[in-house]
Amino acid sequence: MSTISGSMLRTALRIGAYAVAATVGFSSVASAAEWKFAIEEGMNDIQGVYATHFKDYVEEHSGGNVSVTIYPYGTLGEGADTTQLAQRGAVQLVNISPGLAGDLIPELQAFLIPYLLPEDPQALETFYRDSASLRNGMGGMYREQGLQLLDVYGEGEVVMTTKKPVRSPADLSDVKFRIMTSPLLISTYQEFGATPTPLPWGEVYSGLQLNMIDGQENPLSFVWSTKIYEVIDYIVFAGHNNFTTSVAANAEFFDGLSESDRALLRDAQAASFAHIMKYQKSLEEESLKQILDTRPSVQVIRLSDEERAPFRAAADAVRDEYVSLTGESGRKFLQSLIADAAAAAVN
Ligand code: 6CS
Repeated sequence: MSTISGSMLRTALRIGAYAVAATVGFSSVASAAEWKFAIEEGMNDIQGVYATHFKDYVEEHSGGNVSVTIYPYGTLGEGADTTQLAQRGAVQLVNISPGLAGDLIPELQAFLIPYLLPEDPQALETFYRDSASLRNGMGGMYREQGLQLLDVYGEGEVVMTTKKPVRSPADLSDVKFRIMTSPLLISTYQEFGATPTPLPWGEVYSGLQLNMIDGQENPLSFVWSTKIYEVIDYIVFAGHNNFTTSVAANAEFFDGLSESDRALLRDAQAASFAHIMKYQKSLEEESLKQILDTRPSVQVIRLSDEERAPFRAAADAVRDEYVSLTGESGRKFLQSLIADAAAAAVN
């Protein structure tokens, strides 16, 4: 067995350290890192596609100094769990959706108010990309929770999937409707006439299968990828919302990044936003086709403007409830979002 003296070992280590420093530069030695990114969905879902693009961009442009590990839904628990992990710094990056984070950041629930966001897809993209109240105004809410807001994007129109036809709030009167866990969704579905039932995502498929719930809402691509279409009979388009999600970083991690790593993160985020918008262009159509090809008995109901009217009217009460839940800060945030949504619709 060969032996190595203390001085030989020290020399070898010094040479090794010089070699590393020469290759990557001293400043990037300090930032060589693994960024852990927890998402609320599977790798082939919209959050997974965004996170994969982000990972590829970071790894390609960091010259091997940063690797990104993605933790899809289930590997670290439900959405509420991954948000906590990001707050504690156990993961550096995380998706946080308003539908799951209402207890943590109540103002975020503005995105759950029906018929608030622009309905035209181009206007909606402009809104997500350019809204100052969203991009800047929301930052403080995240900071209070130890998080740095990075990005916000949509995942498509939210459709109701049910076991019976729904054309009016009266049709929802005997429907136990699964909602995500943010409190404002209780008001929304109460105002829509249903019996709202908050459940974590993991219980939705079996809940529908066992008739413990009779309906749920989600974007079509998610209804397809998670096979929810197997356990419902109707897909109802009421046009009441688009699924919003955000990407956040642990605030301490973000503050501790070198300037170049922060720029890398921002560039990766902008590239991933553009990618996910493009990726979704025909996704809803494709998802619906896949659902109907696979299970032709599923019925599609598109509510007319007249049929949507009572659902639109219900939104007023939800806005009032939002303001009473969030107070003055929520009222101001809501006003600024409405103004930005109107501006996006004009441009
Ligand atoms: O309904 C839910 O709980 C899930 N829906 C989507 C589209 N993403 C994550 C979330 O947990």
